[in-house]
Amino acid sequence: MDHEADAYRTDLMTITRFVLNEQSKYPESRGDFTILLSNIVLGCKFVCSAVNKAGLAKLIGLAGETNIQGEEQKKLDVLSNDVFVKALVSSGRTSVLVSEEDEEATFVESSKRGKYCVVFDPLDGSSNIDCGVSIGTIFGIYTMNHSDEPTTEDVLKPGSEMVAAGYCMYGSSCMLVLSTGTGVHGFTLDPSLGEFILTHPDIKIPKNGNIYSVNEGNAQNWDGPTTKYVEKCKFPKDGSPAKSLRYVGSMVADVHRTLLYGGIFLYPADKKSPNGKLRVLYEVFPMSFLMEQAGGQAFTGKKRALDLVPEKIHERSPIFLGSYDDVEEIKALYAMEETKN
Ligand code: FDP
Repeated sequence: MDHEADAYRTDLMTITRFVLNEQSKYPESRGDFTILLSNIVLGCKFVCSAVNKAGLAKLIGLAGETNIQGEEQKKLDVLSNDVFVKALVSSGRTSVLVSEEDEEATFVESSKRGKYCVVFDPLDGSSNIDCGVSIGTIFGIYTMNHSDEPTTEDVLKPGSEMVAAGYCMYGSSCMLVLSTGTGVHGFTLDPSLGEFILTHPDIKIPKNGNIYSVNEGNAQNWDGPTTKYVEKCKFPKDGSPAKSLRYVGSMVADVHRTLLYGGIFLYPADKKSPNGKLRVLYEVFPMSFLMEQAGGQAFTGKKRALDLVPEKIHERSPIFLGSYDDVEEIKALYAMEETKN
């Protein structure tokens, strides 16, 4: 990359310009998606700024404690949720919202309704907040069914029906990765401009990778195929080099690395959690959507992840996602197990 030329580029492709360009390919489009997305972007900018200040905020009072004015300070994940819900409702383009933070779905009042439904985790990887490790926001977007009143049926649909998905990572830089079903594109926040600029057009995941990413602390409870797969990563018998293990424990960071470097991310089922840990609607589906759009695969141990049909809004599923060939290997191990039984 020509960094010098890049520093002086004047023709900046902001995320809004990018989506407007995409939209112009559809003459019937009325700009609703662009408006929705700019509200999601606003939420991401707010959370990015709040995450950056999180360490400093401790000087004036810990989250959950009272501040100088005697008001209770909101925890970062609760604050992020409030910001996203308000931004999405005020966009006037949503009808149903499902957030990791809220037990029930939010149905937008009729005067503010629009055709989209958004499922999201406002601050994923929250156990990493206090040590400054990368965390993120994950979102998926559906369109409403053609019924008058919004219901949870509007979002209890296979991930393959999402019209867009993405995440924003609050790390050494703030990056928003988005797919509207035509490839995956990465935008980096330029703090001086306050704009997300296209820095990673058309991301393609390498066909195979040399990194596996899993919480090995759960190994004693894994099933046969997962155990065999991880064993193979560490002690390959075909002469190939052993894979490296990288696990942040923050889904956005682990999936982001997998997307850019290749390899596989696993959160399998285990004896203690037969459905795994990660949530279908706002973790498994958006990340699987992005993986497939980037040329990778996402598998649940039984089927293509995007073919799942969730019955509950906070349902969980095991997930294996990443480079095409690496996921193909774990699929083969599960297929072998099934023929044995
Ligand atoms: P966290 O518990 O910190 O919020 O689903 C949430 C999540 O993080 C993911 O971001 C992450 O991939 C996973 O859980 C980590 O789980 P383990 O601690 O069990 O490895």
